[in-house]
Amino acid sequence: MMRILVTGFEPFGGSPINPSEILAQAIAEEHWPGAIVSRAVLPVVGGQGKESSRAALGRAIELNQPSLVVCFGESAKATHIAFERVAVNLRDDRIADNAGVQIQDQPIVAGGPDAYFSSLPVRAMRDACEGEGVPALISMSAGTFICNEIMYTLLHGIEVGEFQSVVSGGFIHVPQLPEQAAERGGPSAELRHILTGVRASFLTLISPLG
Ligand code: PCA
Repeated sequence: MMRILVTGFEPFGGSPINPSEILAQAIAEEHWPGAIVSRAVLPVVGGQGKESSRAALGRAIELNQPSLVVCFGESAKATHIAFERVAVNLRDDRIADNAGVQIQDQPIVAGGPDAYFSSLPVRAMRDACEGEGVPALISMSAGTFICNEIMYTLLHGIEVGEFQSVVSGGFIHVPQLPEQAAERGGPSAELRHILTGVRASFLTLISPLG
């Protein structure tokens, strides 16, 4: 059995919900032939402290021993499901995180590589998503806030052997939900459409035949 960890983020930036948290729960509750899928909710808190998203991710990996980690986050600007290709070694925040900390122009890992590429098959995942009629894209930037930070942290941890069970990982941004867009404007997508697309993309991870 393949072990997969999915993560979502808690709400941030004034919204009472985060679709990535709801999505991670829905995925983990489904039956996946050939895979055990566990989930964790990460705080929208950067840095290295024990309340940080990094620490929560480390604890969830330790507990679940996944070979694959897929992190989800919300992007209020996203029109499509975005399979992130690149994480950069930069924290440069437009807003404060949920600990009230706003960081600008700082590396995530001092002396670390400038960037890591996702080790998920992003093109196959995007194609599978679109095959279900759900618009999706391969994104070249996960931003410079906590989502990019956790993606960088995950890929760096895999690279340096910190997360020993983990072979590959990556990040997917999802649009906000219609009820969030009704409050603050911007594009949105229905949760059931997001779930349909993400489910199809996950099958490419689990099935050796794609
Ligand atoms: N989105 C934010 C952080 C948490 C989330 O869901 C981001 O894109 O960085």
